[in-house]
Amino acid sequence: MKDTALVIVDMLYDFIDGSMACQEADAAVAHTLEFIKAHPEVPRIFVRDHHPEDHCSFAAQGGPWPPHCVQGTRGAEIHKDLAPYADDEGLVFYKGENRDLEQYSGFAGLNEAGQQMGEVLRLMETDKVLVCGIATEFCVRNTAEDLLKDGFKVSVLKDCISYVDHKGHLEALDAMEKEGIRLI
Ligand code: VGL
Ligand code: ZN
Repeated sequence: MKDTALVIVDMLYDFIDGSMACQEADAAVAHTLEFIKAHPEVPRIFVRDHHPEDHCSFAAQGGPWPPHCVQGTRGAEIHKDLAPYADDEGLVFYKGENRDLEQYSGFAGLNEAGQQMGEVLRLMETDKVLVCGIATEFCVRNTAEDLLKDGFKVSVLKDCISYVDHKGHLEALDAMEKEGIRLI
């Protein structure tokens, strides 16, 4: 799988056991870890929701969500079982850092060098991207769709995703499949 990369979206404590704990998150983390161990040659790209404490998406500012993934807090950290695999900061993309901007797509995030994911994937000569993470209906879907629009072959790992709402999860999977994203 030399031309393939794995994109792990928002497997962060606030989405696992914190203020926005999502359904099946523990199973999604465990299955992602199994995938990584079974395919050690596949490069791993991490996406991190990384908000200032007064982010526009939080209820106090009129947004839809409780405070989550605030910079510098445990809730913004990658799950400890996966964190050892986030060993290359060039492959970690941060999003939601601008107070006034909601960003569901990891594709819009930046690494520490200020590069976008598409740019880095092309430098790696990747053309197939496997997407997993949290939440199916929001950041997983938006990231997968942006990758597809940018010309990558995109598959979502169905056992490695976690969601806010089961019905919303199934609808998002169905919509992604119709758009040309494979579910594997
Ligand atoms: C997400 C809501 C707010 C996600 C992030 O990762 O899906 N959802 N921020
Ligand atoms: Zn967020």
